[in-house]
Amino acid sequence: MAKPAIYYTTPIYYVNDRPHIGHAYTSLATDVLARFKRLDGHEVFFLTGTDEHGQKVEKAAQDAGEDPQAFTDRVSQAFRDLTVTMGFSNDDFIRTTEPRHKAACVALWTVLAERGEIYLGDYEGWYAVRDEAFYGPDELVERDGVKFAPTGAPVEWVREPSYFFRLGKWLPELLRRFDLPEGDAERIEILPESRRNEVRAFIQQGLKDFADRPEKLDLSVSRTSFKWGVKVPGDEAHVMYVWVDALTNYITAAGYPDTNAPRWKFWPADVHVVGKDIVRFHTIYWPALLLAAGLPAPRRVFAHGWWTNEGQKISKSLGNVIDPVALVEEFGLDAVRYFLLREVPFGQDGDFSRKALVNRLNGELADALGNLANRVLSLIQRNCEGKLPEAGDPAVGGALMAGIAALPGQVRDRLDRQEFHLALDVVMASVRDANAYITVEAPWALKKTDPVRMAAVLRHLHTALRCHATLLQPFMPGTAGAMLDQLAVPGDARAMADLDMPLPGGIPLPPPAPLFRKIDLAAA
Ligand code: ME8
Repeated sequence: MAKPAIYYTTPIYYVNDRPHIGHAYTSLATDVLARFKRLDGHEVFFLTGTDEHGQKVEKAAQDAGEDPQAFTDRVSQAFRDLTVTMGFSNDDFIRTTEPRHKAACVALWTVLAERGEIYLGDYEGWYAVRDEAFYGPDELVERDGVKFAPTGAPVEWVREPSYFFRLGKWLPELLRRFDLPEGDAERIEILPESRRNEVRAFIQQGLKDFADRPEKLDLSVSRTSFKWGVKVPGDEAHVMYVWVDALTNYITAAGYPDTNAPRWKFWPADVHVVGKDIVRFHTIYWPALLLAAGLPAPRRVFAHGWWTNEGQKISKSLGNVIDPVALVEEFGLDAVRYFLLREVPFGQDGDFSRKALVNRLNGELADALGNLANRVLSLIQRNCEGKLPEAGDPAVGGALMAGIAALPGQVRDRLDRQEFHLALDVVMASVRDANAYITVEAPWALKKTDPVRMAAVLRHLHTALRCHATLLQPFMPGTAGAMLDQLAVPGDARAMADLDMPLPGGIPLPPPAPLFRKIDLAAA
Protein backbone atom coordinates (compact mmCIF):
# COMPACT_ATOMS: atom_id res chain seq x y z
CA MET A 1 0.00 0.00 0.00
CA ALA A 2 1.32 3.47 -0.88
CA LYS A 3 2.42 5.49 2.10
CA PRO A 4 0.56 8.77 2.72
CA ALA A 5 1.71 11.88 0.86
CA ILE A 6 3.33 14.41 3.17
CA TYR A 7 3.45 18.19 3.13
CA TYR A 8 6.00 20.20 5.11
CA THR A 9 6.41 23.96 5.07
CA THR A 10 8.76 26.63 6.38
CA PRO A 11 7.57 30.18 7.05
CA ILE A 12 7.90 32.42 4.03
CA TYR A 13 10.55 34.93 4.99
CA TYR A 14 10.27 38.69 4.82
CA VAL A 15 12.39 40.30 2.18
CA ASN A 16 13.14 43.36 4.26
CA ASP A 17 16.31 41.69 5.51
CA ARG A 18 19.06 39.39 4.32
CA PRO A 19 18.82 35.72 5.28
CA HIS A 20 20.55 34.79 8.53
CA ILE A 21 21.11 31.73 10.67
CA GLY A 22 17.58 31.79 12.09
CA HIS A 23 16.03 31.46 8.62
CA ALA A 24 18.54 28.79 7.66
CA TYR A 25 17.71 26.87 10.84
CA THR A 26 13.96 26.62 10.27
CA SER A 27 14.41 25.56 6.67
CA LEU A 28 17.14 23.09 7.59
CA ALA A 29 14.90 21.35 10.10
CA THR A 30 12.14 21.15 7.51
CA ASP A 31 14.59 19.84 4.93
CA VAL A 32 15.65 17.01 7.22
CA LEU A 33 12.02 15.99 7.75
CA ALA A 34 11.38 16.04 4.01
CA ARG A 35 14.50 14.07 3.15
CA PHE A 36 13.78 11.51 5.82
CA LYS A 37 10.21 10.89 4.68
CA ARG A 38 11.36 10.52 1.08
CA LEU A 39 13.93 7.93 2.20
CA ASP A 40 11.12 6.23 4.06
CA GLY A 41 9.09 5.84 0.88
CA HIS A 42 6.66 8.75 1.13
CA GLU A 43 5.81 11.22 -1.56
CA VAL A 44 6.77 14.56 -0.06
CA PHE A 45 6.05 18.16 -0.93
CA PHE A 46 8.40 20.59 0.79
CA LEU A 47 7.68 24.29 0.41
CA THR A 48 9.59 27.43 1.30
CA GLY A 49 9.61 30.96 -0.10
CA THR A 50 9.38 34.66 0.55
CA ASP A 51 6.77 37.01 1.97
CA GLU A 52 6.95 40.15 -0.12
CA HIS A 53 3.99 42.38 0.62
CA GLY A 54 3.18 44.83 3.37
CA GLN A 55 4.15 48.14 4.76
CA LYS A 56 7.50 46.97 6.10
CA VAL A 57 8.67 45.84 2.69
CA GLU A 58 7.24 48.94 1.02
CA LYS A 59 9.27 51.01 3.45
CA ALA A 60 12.46 48.95 3.11
CA ALA A 61 12.24 49.41 -0.68
CA GLN A 62 11.73 53.13 -0.26
CA ASP A 63 14.74 53.35 2.06
CA ALA A 64 16.81 51.47 -0.51
CA GLY A 65 15.60 53.89 -3.18
CA GLU A 66 14.15 51.04 -5.21
CA ASP A 67 10.83 50.16 -6.75
CA PRO A 68 9.19 47.52 -4.47
CA GLN A 69 9.08 44.86 -7.18
CA ALA A 70 12.75 45.33 -8.11
CA PHE A 71 13.63 45.35 -4.42
CA THR A 72 11.72 42.14 -3.66
CA ASP A 73 13.16 40.43 -6.75
CA ARG A 74 16.65 41.13 -5.46
CA VAL A 75 16.18 40.13 -1.83
CA SER A 76 14.02 37.13 -2.62
CA GLN A 77 16.88 35.84 -4.76
CA ALA A 78 19.14 35.86 -1.69
CA PHE A 79 16.73 33.45 0.03
CA ARG A 80 16.57 31.29 -3.06
CA ASP A 81 20.37 31.22 -3.20
CA LEU A 82 20.42 30.15 0.44
CA THR A 83 18.40 27.04 -0.41
CA VAL A 84 21.23 26.03 -2.74
CA THR A 85 24.04 26.92 -0.32
CA MET A 86 22.35 24.96 2.47
CA GLY A 87 21.44 22.00 0.27
CA PHE A 88 17.69 22.30 0.85
CA SER A 89 15.54 19.89 -1.13
CA ASN A 90 12.47 22.11 -1.40
CA ASP A 91 10.07 21.15 -4.20
CA ASP A 92 8.88 24.68 -4.79
CA PHE A 93 9.82 28.22 -3.83
CA ILE A 94 6.85 30.51 -3.55
CA ARG A 95 6.84 34.29 -3.75
CA THR A 96 3.75 36.16 -2.63
CA THR A 97 4.11 38.58 -5.55
CA GLU A 98 3.47 35.78 -8.06
CA PRO A 99 0.20 35.79 -10.02
CA ARG A 100 -0.70 32.27 -8.78
CA HIS A 101 -0.55 33.55 -5.23
CA LYS A 102 -2.60 36.67 -5.82
CA ALA A 103 -5.23 34.52 -7.49
CA ALA A 104 -5.34 32.20 -4.48
CA CYS A 105 -5.70 35.12 -2.05
CA VAL A 106 -8.53 36.61 -4.06
CA ALA A 107 -10.26 33.23 -4.27
CA LEU A 108 -9.96 32.61 -0.54
CA TRP A 109 -11.22 36.11 0.26
CA THR A 110 -14.15 35.69 -2.09
CA VAL A 111 -15.20 32.42 -0.45
CA LEU A 112 -14.93 33.99 3.02
CA ALA A 113 -16.97 37.01 1.93
CA GLU A 114 -19.63 34.80 0.31
CA ARG A 115 -19.94 32.78 3.47
CA GLY A 116 -20.43 35.95 5.52
CA GLU A 117 -17.13 35.48 7.37
CA ILE A 118 -15.84 38.91 6.38
CA TYR A 119 -17.59 42.27 6.97
CA LEU A 120 -16.70 45.97 6.64
CA GLY A 121 -16.14 48.02 9.78
CA ASP A 122 -13.81 50.57 11.31
CA TYR A 123 -10.57 49.81 12.96
CA GLU A 124 -8.84 51.93 15.51
CA GLY A 125 -6.01 51.09 17.79
CA TRP A 126 -2.30 51.17 18.54
CA TYR A 127 -0.40 49.94 15.52
CA ALA A 128 3.30 49.12 15.19
CA VAL A 129 4.47 49.34 11.58
CA ARG A 130 7.60 47.37 12.40
CA ASP A 131 5.61 44.38 13.72
CA GLU A 132 2.69 44.83 11.34
CA ALA A 133 0.45 44.31 14.35
CA PHE A 134 -2.05 46.12 16.51
CA TYR A 135 -1.54 46.04 20.28
CA GLY A 136 -4.03 46.41 23.12
CA PRO A 137 -3.57 49.44 25.40
CA ASP A 138 -2.59 47.17 28.31
CA GLU A 139 0.21 45.61 26.25
CA LEU A 140 2.01 48.91 25.66
CA VAL A 141 5.11 50.08 27.49
CA GLU A 142 5.62 53.79 28.11
CA ARG A 143 9.04 55.44 28.09
CA ASP A 144 9.47 59.22 28.44
CA GLY A 145 5.79 59.69 27.63
CA VAL A 146 6.13 57.73 24.36
CA LYS A 147 4.30 54.45 23.86
CA PHE A 148 5.98 51.30 22.56
CA ALA A 149 4.84 47.79 21.69
CA PRO A 150 6.05 44.99 24.01
CA THR A 151 8.56 44.17 21.25
CA GLY A 152 10.06 47.67 21.60
CA ALA A 153 8.59 48.86 18.30
CA PRO A 154 7.10 52.37 18.26
CA VAL A 155 3.30 52.49 17.96
CA GLU A 156 0.86 55.04 16.58
CA TRP A 157 -2.91 55.51 16.97
CA VAL A 158 -4.55 54.48 13.73
CA ARG A 159 -8.17 54.69 12.64
CA GLU A 160 -9.24 53.41 9.26
CA PRO A 161 -12.05 51.56 7.56
CA SER A 162 -11.24 47.89 7.58
CA TYR A 163 -12.68 44.53 6.71
CA PHE A 164 -12.96 42.12 9.59
CA PHE A 165 -12.83 38.36 9.73
CA ARG A 166 -15.18 36.71 12.24
CA LEU A 167 -12.34 35.15 14.19
CA GLY A 168 -14.15 35.22 17.52
CA LYS A 169 -16.79 32.77 16.40
CA TRP A 170 -14.15 30.15 15.51
CA LEU A 171 -12.16 30.24 18.74
CA PRO A 172 -14.21 27.62 20.65
CA GLU A 173 -13.89 25.30 17.66
CA LEU A 174 -10.12 25.75 17.68
CA LEU A 175 -9.96 24.84 21.37
CA ARG A 176 -12.02 21.74 20.65
CA ARG A 177 -9.63 20.69 17.90
CA PHE A 178 -6.52 21.30 20.01
CA ASP A 179 -7.92 18.87 22.57
CA LEU A 180 -8.87 16.02 20.25
CA PRO A 181 -7.01 12.75 20.80
CA GLU A 182 -4.12 11.58 18.65
CA GLY A 183 -5.30 10.05 15.39
CA ASP A 184 -8.45 12.17 15.11
CA ALA A 185 -8.55 13.65 11.59
CA GLU A 186 -9.79 17.01 12.90
CA ARG A 187 -7.07 17.42 15.48
CA ILE A 188 -4.79 20.46 15.27
CA GLU A 189 -1.63 19.68 17.12
CA ILE A 190 0.67 22.34 18.54
CA LEU A 191 4.15 21.31 19.57
CA PRO A 192 6.00 21.59 21.85
CA GLU A 193 3.36 21.06 24.52
CA SER A 194 4.34 24.31 26.28
CA ARG A 195 3.35 26.30 23.17
CA ARG A 196 0.05 24.50 22.98
CA ASN A 197 -0.70 25.47 26.57
CA GLU A 198 0.25 29.07 25.84
CA VAL A 199 -2.02 29.28 22.81
CA ARG A 200 -4.93 27.66 24.65
CA ALA A 201 -4.55 30.02 27.60
CA PHE A 202 -4.39 33.02 25.25
CA ILE A 203 -7.62 32.01 23.52
CA GLN A 204 -9.37 31.23 26.80
CA GLN A 205 -8.42 34.61 28.21
CA GLY A 206 -9.74 36.36 25.09
CA LEU A 207 -13.03 34.47 25.26
CA LYS A 208 -13.37 35.41 28.91
CA ASP A 209 -12.44 39.09 28.51
CA PHE A 210 -14.81 39.62 25.60
CA ALA A 211 -17.63 37.27 26.53
CA ASP A 212 -20.14 40.14 26.18
CA ARG A 213 -18.50 41.75 23.09
CA PRO A 214 -17.37 38.80 20.94
CA GLU A 215 -16.92 41.06 17.88
CA LYS A 216 -13.87 42.48 19.68
CA LEU A 217 -12.18 39.18 18.97
CA ASP A 218 -12.59 39.62 15.24
CA LEU A 219 -9.53 40.24 13.14
CA SER A 220 -8.92 43.29 11.02
CA VAL A 221 -7.93 41.86 7.64
CA SER A 222 -7.50 44.84 5.34
CA ARG A 223 -5.61 48.12 5.26
CA THR A 224 -6.08 51.36 3.37
CA SER A 225 -2.90 52.99 4.66
CA PHE A 226 -0.54 51.48 2.10
CA LYS A 227 -0.65 49.98 -1.37
CA TRP A 228 1.93 47.19 -1.60
CA GLY A 229 -0.30 44.14 -1.28
CA VAL A 230 -3.09 42.10 -2.80
CA LYS A 231 -6.14 44.26 -3.52
CA VAL A 232 -9.41 43.29 -1.86
CA PRO A 233 -11.77 42.01 -4.57
CA GLY A 234 -14.54 44.53 -5.14
CA ASP A 235 -13.02 47.27 -2.97
CA GLU A 236 -9.66 48.26 -4.34
CA ALA A 237 -9.03 51.00 -1.78
CA HIS A 238 -8.11 48.11 0.53
CA VAL A 239 -5.23 45.71 0.42
CA MET A 240 -5.31 42.46 2.36
CA TYR A 241 -3.64 42.39 5.74
CA VAL A 242 -0.20 40.94 5.17
CA TRP A 243 -0.74 37.91 7.39
CA VAL A 244 -3.83 36.77 5.49
CA ASP A 245 -1.83 37.15 2.29
CA ALA A 246 1.22 35.40 3.76
CA LEU A 247 -0.51 32.42 5.35
CA THR A 248 -2.41 31.71 2.15
CA ASN A 249 0.88 30.78 0.48
CA TYR A 250 0.59 27.30 1.95
CA ILE A 251 -2.51 26.53 -0.10
CA THR A 252 -1.44 28.50 -3.17
CA ALA A 253 1.47 26.14 -3.65
CA ALA A 254 -0.86 23.16 -3.30
CA GLY A 255 -2.86 24.47 -6.25
CA TYR A 256 -5.66 26.42 -4.54
CA PRO A 257 -8.27 27.37 -5.66
CA ASP A 258 -8.06 24.38 -8.00
CA THR A 259 -8.83 21.55 -5.61
CA ASN A 260 -8.44 19.15 -8.54
CA ALA A 261 -4.80 20.21 -8.98
CA PRO A 262 -2.36 17.32 -8.65
CA ARG A 263 -0.76 18.88 -5.61
CA TRP A 264 -3.98 19.37 -3.72
CA LYS A 265 -3.59 15.82 -2.44
CA PHE A 266 -0.87 17.15 -0.12
CA TRP A 267 -3.25 19.50 1.71
CA PRO A 268 -3.65 19.76 4.72
CA ALA A 269 -0.04 20.36 5.67
CA ASP A 270 1.40 17.72 7.97
CA VAL A 271 3.70 20.17 9.74
CA HIS A 272 4.09 23.91 9.48
CA VAL A 273 7.55 24.44 10.95
CA VAL A 274 7.80 27.96 12.39
CA GLY A 275 9.71 29.97 14.96
CA LYS A 276 8.03 30.71 18.29
CA ASP A 277 7.51 34.35 17.24
CA ILE A 278 4.78 33.45 14.77
CA VAL A 279 3.01 30.63 16.53
CA ARG A 280 -0.25 32.53 17.11
CA PHE A 281 -0.61 33.42 13.45
CA HIS A 282 -0.25 29.77 12.52
CA THR A 283 -2.33 28.21 15.27
CA ILE A 284 -5.16 30.74 15.56
CA TYR A 285 -5.61 32.94 12.48
CA TRP A 286 -4.65 30.37 9.90
CA PRO A 287 -6.76 27.40 11.01
CA ALA A 288 -9.71 29.74 11.68
CA LEU A 289 -9.49 31.22 8.17
CA LEU A 290 -9.36 27.75 6.66
CA LEU A 291 -12.26 26.37 8.69
CA ALA A 292 -14.32 29.45 7.85
CA ALA A 293 -13.63 28.80 4.16
CA GLY A 294 -14.63 25.15 4.55
CA LEU A 295 -11.07 23.90 4.05
CA PRO A 296 -9.14 21.40 6.18
CA ALA A 297 -6.85 22.90 8.82
CA PRO A 298 -3.17 21.97 9.17
CA ARG A 299 -2.44 18.86 11.18
CA ARG A 300 0.46 20.21 13.18
CA VAL A 301 2.33 23.42 13.90
CA PHE A 302 5.76 23.03 15.46
CA ALA A 303 7.27 26.20 16.94
CA HIS A 304 10.99 26.03 17.54
CA GLY A 305 13.10 28.25 19.79
CA TRP A 306 15.36 31.21 19.26
CA TRP A 307 19.08 31.33 18.54
CA THR A 308 21.33 33.75 20.32
CA ASN A 309 24.97 34.39 19.38
CA GLU A 310 27.53 33.68 22.11
CA GLY A 311 24.88 34.56 24.69
CA GLN A 312 23.58 37.70 22.96
CA LYS A 313 20.36 38.37 21.08
CA ILE A 314 21.06 38.34 17.35
CA SER A 315 20.38 41.75 15.90
CA LYS A 316 21.52 43.98 13.10
CA SER A 317 22.21 46.86 15.48
CA LEU A 318 24.54 44.71 17.60
CA GLY A 319 26.30 43.66 14.40
CA ASN A 320 26.33 40.00 15.46
CA VAL A 321 24.09 38.51 12.81
CA ILE A 322 25.39 35.07 11.85
CA ASP A 323 25.67 34.66 8.12
CA PRO A 324 24.99 31.03 7.24
CA VAL A 325 26.94 31.34 3.99
CA ALA A 326 30.11 32.41 5.82
CA LEU A 327 29.64 29.59 8.32
CA VAL A 328 29.33 27.01 5.57
CA GLU A 329 32.44 28.36 3.86
CA GLU A 330 34.39 28.06 7.07
CA PHE A 331 33.24 24.72 8.47
CA GLY A 332 31.62 22.93 5.55
CA LEU A 333 27.93 22.44 4.86
CA ASP A 334 27.35 19.13 6.57
CA ALA A 335 29.19 20.18 9.71
CA VAL A 336 26.93 23.22 10.04
CA ARG A 337 23.80 21.20 9.29
CA TYR A 338 24.77 18.61 11.90
CA PHE A 339 25.65 21.12 14.58
CA LEU A 340 22.49 23.22 14.29
CA LEU A 341 20.19 20.26 14.81
CA ARG A 342 22.38 18.38 17.25
CA GLU A 343 23.24 21.09 19.71
CA VAL A 344 19.87 22.34 20.86
CA PRO A 345 16.66 20.42 21.57
CA PHE A 346 14.27 21.53 18.83
CA GLY A 347 11.68 23.76 20.48
CA GLN A 348 14.08 25.30 23.00
CA ASP A 349 16.19 28.41 22.67
CA GLY A 350 19.82 27.84 21.85
CA ASP A 351 23.08 29.63 21.88
CA PHE A 352 25.45 29.59 18.96
CA SER A 353 29.06 29.29 20.05
CA ARG A 354 32.08 28.43 17.96
CA LYS A 355 33.52 26.41 20.82
CA ALA A 356 30.40 24.25 21.03
CA LEU A 357 30.45 23.77 17.26
CA VAL A 358 34.08 22.69 17.16
CA ASN A 359 33.64 20.34 20.12
CA ARG A 360 30.65 18.62 18.52
CA LEU A 361 32.34 18.24 15.17
CA ASN A 362 35.59 16.97 16.57
CA GLY A 363 34.12 14.73 19.24
CA GLU A 364 31.19 13.16 17.44
CA LEU A 365 31.93 13.37 13.75
CA ALA A 366 35.72 13.22 13.45
CA ASP A 367 36.57 11.09 16.50
CA ALA A 368 33.59 8.80 16.97
CA LEU A 369 32.04 8.28 13.54
CA GLY A 370 34.95 9.17 11.25
CA ASN A 371 37.48 7.04 13.11
CA LEU A 372 35.13 4.10 13.32
CA ALA A 373 34.47 4.16 9.59
CA ASN A 374 38.13 4.56 8.83
CA ARG A 375 39.22 1.70 11.08
CA VAL A 376 36.61 -0.71 9.79
CA LEU A 377 37.19 0.10 6.13
CA SER A 378 40.99 -0.01 6.50
CA LEU A 379 40.81 -3.40 8.19
CA ILE A 380 38.60 -4.73 5.38
CA GLN A 381 41.09 -3.38 2.83
CA ARG A 382 44.07 -4.92 4.56
CA ASN A 383 42.69 -8.16 5.95
CA CYS A 384 39.89 -9.11 3.56
CA GLU A 385 41.48 -8.18 0.20
CA GLY A 386 39.26 -5.10 0.08
CA LYS A 387 36.12 -7.26 -0.35
CA LEU A 388 33.01 -7.20 1.79
CA PRO A 389 33.02 -10.32 4.00
CA GLU A 390 30.08 -12.73 3.70
CA ALA A 391 27.43 -12.41 6.42
CA GLY A 392 28.87 -14.24 9.42
CA ASP A 393 27.52 -15.83 12.58
CA PRO A 394 24.71 -13.59 13.92
CA ALA A 395 25.75 -14.51 17.47
CA VAL A 396 29.03 -12.67 16.91
CA GLY A 397 27.06 -9.45 16.38
CA GLY A 398 25.29 -9.76 19.72
CA ALA A 399 23.94 -6.64 21.37
CA LEU A 400 25.40 -4.29 18.76
CA MET A 401 23.34 -5.80 15.97
CA ALA A 402 20.19 -5.97 18.08
CA GLY A 403 20.64 -2.23 18.56
CA ILE A 404 21.13 -1.70 14.84
CA ALA A 405 17.92 -3.56 14.05
CA ALA A 406 15.98 -1.22 16.33
CA LEU A 407 17.72 1.99 15.27
CA PRO A 408 15.74 2.98 12.12
CA GLY A 409 12.46 2.78 14.04
CA GLN A 410 13.89 4.86 16.87
CA VAL A 411 15.04 7.56 14.50
CA ARG A 412 11.68 7.54 12.71
CA ASP A 413 9.77 7.94 15.98
CA ARG A 414 11.92 10.87 17.05
CA LEU A 415 11.70 12.64 13.72
CA ASP A 416 7.94 12.12 13.70
CA ARG A 417 7.95 14.29 16.82
CA GLN A 418 10.51 16.75 15.38
CA GLU A 419 13.05 15.65 18.01
CA PHE A 420 16.09 16.11 15.81
CA HIS A 421 18.57 16.18 18.66
CA LEU A 422 17.21 12.91 20.05
CA ALA A 423 17.28 11.28 16.62
CA LEU A 424 20.97 12.18 16.37
CA ASP A 425 21.47 11.12 19.96
CA VAL A 426 20.36 7.54 19.28
CA VAL A 427 22.50 7.33 16.17
CA MET A 428 25.53 8.59 18.08
CA ALA A 429 24.85 6.19 20.97
CA SER A 430 24.92 3.38 18.43
CA VAL A 431 28.19 4.72 16.98
CA ARG A 432 29.63 4.60 20.50
CA ASP A 433 28.38 1.02 20.88
CA ALA A 434 30.14 0.11 17.64
CA ASN A 435 33.35 1.72 18.88
CA ALA A 436 33.11 -0.27 22.11
CA TYR A 437 32.44 -3.43 20.09
CA ILE A 438 35.49 -3.02 17.89
CA THR A 439 37.65 -2.44 20.98
CA VAL A 440 36.36 -5.57 22.69
CA GLU A 441 36.49 -7.79 19.61
CA ALA A 442 39.87 -6.40 18.46
CA PRO A 443 39.48 -7.79 14.92
CA TRP A 444 43.10 -6.78 14.10
CA ALA A 445 44.22 -9.41 16.63
CA LEU A 446 41.80 -12.04 15.32
CA LYS A 447 43.45 -12.23 11.94
CA LYS A 448 45.90 -14.87 13.13
CA THR A 449 43.83 -16.53 15.84
CA ASP A 450 40.31 -16.68 14.38
CA PRO A 451 39.95 -15.28 10.84
CA VAL A 452 36.37 -16.51 10.56
CA ARG A 453 35.36 -14.47 13.59
CA MET A 454 37.37 -11.51 12.31
CA ALA A 455 35.43 -11.55 9.05
CA ALA A 456 32.12 -11.82 10.91
CA VAL A 457 33.03 -8.90 13.19
CA LEU A 458 34.01 -6.68 10.26
CA ARG A 459 30.87 -7.61 8.39
CA HIS A 460 28.72 -6.68 11.39
CA LEU A 461 30.53 -3.39 11.70
CA HIS A 462 30.01 -2.72 8.00
CA THR A 463 26.28 -3.36 8.46
CA ALA A 464 26.23 -1.01 11.45
CA LEU A 465 28.00 1.74 9.51
CA ARG A 466 25.66 1.32 6.58
CA CYS A 467 22.73 1.82 8.93
CA HIS A 468 24.32 4.91 10.51
CA ALA A 469 25.15 6.46 7.14
CA THR A 470 21.69 5.72 5.75
CA LEU A 471 20.04 7.40 8.72
CA LEU A 472 22.40 10.37 8.63
CA GLN A 473 21.65 11.16 4.97
CA PRO A 474 18.85 13.64 5.75
CA PHE A 475 21.14 15.53 8.12
CA MET A 476 24.39 15.38 6.16
CA PRO A 477 23.53 14.44 2.59
CA GLY A 478 27.04 14.93 1.19
CA THR A 479 29.08 13.23 3.88
CA ALA A 480 26.64 10.39 4.46
CA GLY A 481 26.61 9.85 0.69
CA ALA A 482 30.41 9.71 0.60
CA MET A 483 30.33 7.24 3.47
CA LEU A 484 27.84 5.04 1.62
CA ASP A 485 30.11 5.24 -1.44
CA GLN A 486 33.02 3.98 0.64
CA LEU A 487 30.82 1.23 2.03
CA ALA A 488 29.99 0.26 -1.59
CA VAL A 489 26.27 0.68 -1.03
CA PRO A 490 24.74 1.19 -4.50
CA GLY A 491 22.92 4.46 -5.13
CA ASP A 492 19.59 2.67 -5.41
CA ALA A 493 20.00 0.84 -2.10
CA ARG A 494 20.16 3.78 0.28
CA ALA A 495 16.56 4.07 1.43
CA MET A 496 15.18 2.94 4.76
CA ALA A 497 13.60 -0.19 3.28
CA ASP A 498 16.96 -1.23 1.79
CA LEU A 499 18.37 -1.69 5.27
CA ASP A 500 16.46 -4.98 5.40
CA MET A 501 18.34 -6.25 2.35
CA PRO A 502 21.95 -7.20 3.10
CA LEU A 503 24.58 -6.51 0.45
CA PRO A 504 26.11 -9.59 -1.20
CA GLY A 505 29.45 -10.69 0.25
CA GLY A 506 32.50 -10.36 -1.97
CA ILE A 507 31.76 -6.97 -3.52
CA PRO A 508 34.86 -4.77 -3.71
CA LEU A 509 35.11 -1.74 -1.44
CA PRO A 510 36.93 1.36 -2.64
CA PRO A 511 39.97 2.46 -0.64
CA PRO A 512 38.85 4.45 2.41
CA ALA A 513 39.43 8.18 2.71
CA PRO A 514 38.86 10.43 5.74
CA LEU A 515 35.26 11.69 5.95
CA PHE A 516 35.68 14.46 8.50
CA ARG A 517 38.52 16.83 9.24
CA LYS A 518 39.38 17.79 12.75
CA ILE A 519 39.17 21.50 13.52
CA ASP A 520 41.70 23.30 15.63
CA LEU A 521 39.70 25.38 18.09
CA ALA A 522 42.40 28.02 18.44
CA ALA A 523 42.44 28.50 14.68
CA ALA A 524 38.65 28.47 14.30
O1 ME8 B 1 7.80 36.27 10.31
N1 ME8 B 1 16.36 32.01 15.84
O2 ME8 B 1 9.14 36.30 8.45
P1 ME8 B 1 10.60 36.52 9.05
C1 ME8 B 1 15.60 31.08 15.27
N2 ME8 B 1 7.05 36.62 6.89
N3 ME8 B 1 14.79 31.30 14.21
C2 ME8 B 1 14.74 32.53 13.70
C3 ME8 B 1 15.50 33.58 14.26
C4 ME8 B 1 16.35 33.28 15.39
N4 ME8 B 1 17.11 34.18 15.97
N5 ME8 B 1 15.24 34.69 13.54
C5 ME8 B 1 14.35 34.34 12.57
C6 ME8 B 1 7.96 36.29 9.11
N6 ME8 B 1 14.04 33.04 12.66
C7 ME8 B 1 6.75 36.17 8.20
C8 ME8 B 1 6.29 34.72 8.18
S1 ME8 B 1 4.71 32.73 7.36
C9 ME8 B 1 3.21 32.61 6.59
C10 ME8 B 1 5.08 34.45 7.35
C11 ME8 B 1 13.14 32.28 11.77
O3 ME8 B 1 11.48 36.78 7.90
C12 ME8 B 1 11.96 31.67 12.50
O4 ME8 B 1 11.49 30.58 11.75
O5 ME8 B 1 10.56 37.49 10.16
C13 ME8 B 1 10.95 32.77 12.44
O6 ME8 B 1 9.63 32.28 12.66
C14 ME8 B 1 11.14 33.25 11.04
O7 ME8 B 1 12.57 33.17 10.82
C15 ME8 B 1 10.65 34.68 10.86
O8 ME8 B 1 10.99 35.09 9.59
